[in-house]
Amino acid sequence: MFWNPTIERMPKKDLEKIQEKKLRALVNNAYNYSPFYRKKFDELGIKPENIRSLEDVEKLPFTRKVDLRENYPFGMFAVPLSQIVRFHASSGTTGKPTLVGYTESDIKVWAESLCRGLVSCGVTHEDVIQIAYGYGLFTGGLGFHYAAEMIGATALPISTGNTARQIELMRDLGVTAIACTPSYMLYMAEFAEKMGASLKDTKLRIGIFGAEPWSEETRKRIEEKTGITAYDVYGTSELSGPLFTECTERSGLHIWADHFLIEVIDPKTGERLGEGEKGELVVTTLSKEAMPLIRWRTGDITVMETEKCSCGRTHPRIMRILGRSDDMLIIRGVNVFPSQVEHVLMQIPELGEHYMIILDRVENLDEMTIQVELNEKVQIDKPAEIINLKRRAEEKLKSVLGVHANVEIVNPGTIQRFEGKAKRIIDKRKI
Ligand code: DLL
Repeated sequence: MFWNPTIERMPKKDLEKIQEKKLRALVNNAYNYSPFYRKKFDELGIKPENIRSLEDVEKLPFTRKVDLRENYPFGMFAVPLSQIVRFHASSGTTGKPTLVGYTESDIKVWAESLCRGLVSCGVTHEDVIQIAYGYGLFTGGLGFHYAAEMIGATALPISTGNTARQIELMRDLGVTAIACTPSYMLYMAEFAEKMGASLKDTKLRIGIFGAEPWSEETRKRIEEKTGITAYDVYGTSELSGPLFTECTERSGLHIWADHFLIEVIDPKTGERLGEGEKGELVVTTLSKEAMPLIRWRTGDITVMETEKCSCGRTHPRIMRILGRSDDMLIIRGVNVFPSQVEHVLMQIPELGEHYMIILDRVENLDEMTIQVELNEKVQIDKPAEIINLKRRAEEKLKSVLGVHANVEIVNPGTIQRFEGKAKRIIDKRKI
């Protein structure tokens, strides 16, 4: 199923022509209407006429979170405030929150992008979508809301929290699709079990999960607990909000190339990487009016794929986000992505989904402790068995991460739960 079949299946050459045309217009606009970009271009001696083809993008400067912070609140805007119809502010994955403005057209492009995504995961106008992302300054709730309504599906704007009510309405209204963070979906499934119910007995069939890193193992666990098909959704507030999803092939998330131009770079050197190479996702917005971004450093680590997808879509794909270039933990000199820790823990069936990584420095050496819950379905109470399980987890972590982690196994339900983005790292180190 397609939302916009002509665009979604457009031959790559034609898509590139659109991109080239839009890129030239973007650079012109940025130079003429954004004092921030004019200054940057002048510093580098770039004139809009130097940017003719897609290859020329490499000549352009990067834009980073610090630029948004330094130009807060309106310094990055390229239109007068009278044309701004909405503000959102980022959840501040790193550093201070950043403000984003939208024109009417920006809101439409955002909704259209997510519509294409929702339809590509099989959502139709017949679906009832429970939107359990936060409504408000966070982009998740309203982003899904506009797209759901544009498709003609029924939106249930429940936002986050009040889990008992979430489950009650899911049942009563015959909800068929849900959008929330993967950690909240797990929490909801667990909550239902405690109520003596199972989400498997509802009409829920599709879940669209994102806004935080998650893994294939978490996908499996969600699917096992709920009986639904789980899809990944990615986006950032600076780019609009939730924008890109997997299709039913589930082999990467489609990036709508008529609106966004992507590159993957080496986060250290800024050099462009090739297809299949792991690096930082950099996005140039081709349609955004209020706050156009040139070579936006997302900080997210992924791999790009430009081969046509077997679903028929020609737009490039990114693979599941592997972590952030800037939340990468360095433990005793070893680079560790929190997603790797989750990956290992989830492969051990005796362990539950909830964990916390605690970093400390003892006698000038980094110490990593991972508290993880026992899987409530597993009956282990003999101390020797717990010790054995702890050793197994530690060995596995050491072999994958290349650094020792001290594993503490705790009782089910003792680690803090989150309704929004889970916070799984406590870094007590003072460096
Ligand atoms: O989280 C937008 C969003 C809302 C995406 C709802 C998906 C669903 P921010 O608060 O600006 O925006 O945070 C963006 O969250 O740079 C990633 O590091 C992380 N992130 C978002 N989606 C995923 C995902 C929203 N599917 C930051 N996998 C991004 C891993 C994700 N990380």
